[in-house]
Amino acid sequence: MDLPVIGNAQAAGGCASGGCGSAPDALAHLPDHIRLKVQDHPCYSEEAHHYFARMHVAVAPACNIQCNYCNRKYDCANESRPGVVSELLSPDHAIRKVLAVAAAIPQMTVLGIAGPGDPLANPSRTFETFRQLSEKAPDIKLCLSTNGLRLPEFADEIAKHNIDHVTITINCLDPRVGAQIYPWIFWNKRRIRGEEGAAILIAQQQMGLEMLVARGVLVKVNSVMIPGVNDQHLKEVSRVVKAKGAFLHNVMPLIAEAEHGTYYGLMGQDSPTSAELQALQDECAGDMAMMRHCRQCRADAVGLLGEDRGAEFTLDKIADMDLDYGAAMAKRKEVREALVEQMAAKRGAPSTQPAMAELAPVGTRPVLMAVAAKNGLVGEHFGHAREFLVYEAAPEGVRFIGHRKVDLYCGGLDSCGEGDAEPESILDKTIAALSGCEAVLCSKVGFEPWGRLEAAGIAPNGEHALEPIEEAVTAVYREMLAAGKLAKPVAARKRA
Ligand code: CLF
Ligand code: SF4
Repeated sequence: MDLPVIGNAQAAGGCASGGCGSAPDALAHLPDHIRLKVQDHPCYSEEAHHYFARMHVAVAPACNIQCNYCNRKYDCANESRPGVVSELLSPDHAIRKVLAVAAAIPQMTVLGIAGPGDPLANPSRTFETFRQLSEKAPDIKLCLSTNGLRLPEFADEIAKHNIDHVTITINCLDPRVGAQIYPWIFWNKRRIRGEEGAAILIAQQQMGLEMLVARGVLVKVNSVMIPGVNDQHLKEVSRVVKAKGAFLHNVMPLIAEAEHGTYYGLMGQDSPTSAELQALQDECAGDMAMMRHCRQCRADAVGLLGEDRGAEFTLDKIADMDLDYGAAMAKRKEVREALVEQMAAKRGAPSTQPAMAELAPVGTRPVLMAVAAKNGLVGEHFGHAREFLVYEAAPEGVRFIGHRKVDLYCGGLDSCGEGDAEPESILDKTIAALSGCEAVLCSKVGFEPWGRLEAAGIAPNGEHALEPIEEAVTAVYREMLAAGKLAKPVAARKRA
């Protein structure tokens, strides 16, 4: 059977517990029935996102609140990045599209509704889509992302449709903070502004969270980090939602560009730097699971997180596809089971690298490294990377920190940078995006970027091509240790 080639799942599970002998099972502490729900959900399990794909259908155009980081021309920024507009689908079209994608991408395990507005502000379109799908493709997990305003009203309906993954965007618990984020909500047929509106939204979100947890739904909380508005407050949000039973907290950076025409974009509100985001995620973490692999994907995204195959499945294209979902379902089951086995085998595989604790004395400083990854390996050419995964290596182990999006430096030419539009400015931006990283691991790096990276204090490294990521990061950390580079104080991180 053809399976997607997947590399080392350690990259996902992290290995912060001291040794790197084999990747720990990040889900091992969960009861079996929960583990089964999340082991192939690419957002709820960091490990799974290297193996399993999700798709969104844009069936929900309306919204019932206004967020200062949203422009209604674009997708809901609570769950997706602004800047792209989705092809709006009817429930019937959505079902056709899901079946087509499910047949073509057997590792697509999750269907989410995440906009372009709020799914629960469009309840008939949303639940009709879920209803039809649970009949026609019962092997697909159902997922929903909402601002929470109408959640209590629909908690039973959600449970009835077996939608067992729900994301609520909770940016605050204090209406004074909320009034700086939400200028108004639409509630009981009228527009309510300021703190009064924010207080209603917050109360509804909290009640909705409690009701879903009571019904056995796995709740992920998304929070948008807005420097100077809710960044300090989010630690309290994390503590409270965890106490109420949220499964995962995803702190996402505000995206505020003037060209998006949002209130924050136009007023020049700062977005957080990568270092600020990481620091807040670490502070929120405690013993709560934090999501760090979110790609702020669009409301019609298709594929593995970080990739977008939506253009292969437009309405025109799927109209011509022959669908036999019965046959596809059998194939999907086979692929899913094989991937779960592949994940388990990777977890159990002994590492070729010695345990980190044996390499570096405690107190040795940590190092951030960027990786041009493909299929869980150091598998991408520097110039072909659209994102870099960032790992922290320390005596305690190697852990995944997040990702940095970049523009494509090399437009498909053999020699990176030559013949591309403004490669210099792209390279400048990439180097800025990699701020704080001391090495960049790729399958290959061109001559021009090599020199520029070195000059910026980021050591290019093409010597671990096609190795599992975590082992390669461990090896480079060991080389730095042997070269005496880890004794100096931590360099001040530049603003990304
Ligand atoms: Fe979609 Fe969201 Fe479900 Fe995932 S996305 S509705 S939970 S299936 Fe995932 Fe995309 Fe981040 Fe959302 S990476 S934006 S967290
Ligand atoms: Fe925009 Fe989503 Fe906020 Fe509605 S909930 S205003 S669609 S970001």
